[in-house]
Amino acid sequence: MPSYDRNNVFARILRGELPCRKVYEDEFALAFHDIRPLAPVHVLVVPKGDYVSNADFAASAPAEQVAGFWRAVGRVAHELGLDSPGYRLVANHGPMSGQSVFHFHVHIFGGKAMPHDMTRLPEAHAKA
Ligand code: DGP
Repeated sequence: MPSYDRNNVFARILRGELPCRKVYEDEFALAFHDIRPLAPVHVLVVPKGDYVSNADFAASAPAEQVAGFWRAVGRVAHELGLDSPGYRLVANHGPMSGQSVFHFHVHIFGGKAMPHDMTRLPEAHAKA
């Protein structure tokens, strides 16, 4: 894994240097629409802190930050109206997963039925 780059695109969005279509923000997390949506609802939730990946976040973040972040993920999905129809969470870790932005983030996909074969994400939605 690369080391954390403080100029990665999500760090710049968190600092307000780049725009985003914000969905939600609290002291632990910022949520915004993905610039290249792969589903009718495709929102990214990023923690406020310098974490390159899930492994880094899980090992290094204070417990309050971990809890606050995951509560924000749940709250965003709820506020997007996805609880009942359902939604998918994806967190890519490392180059082999397709991770392209090395600031830990969770994708929330919703608004359509997902293929059960999770290895087909995200291409299955890109072609749908
Ligand atoms: P991943 O491949 O898991 O690292 O996902 C990174 C996602 O970030 C990808 O779906 C595209 C999205 N993305 C990249 N740059 C920007 C940006 O400047 N703004 C927004 N809103 N999303 C971005």
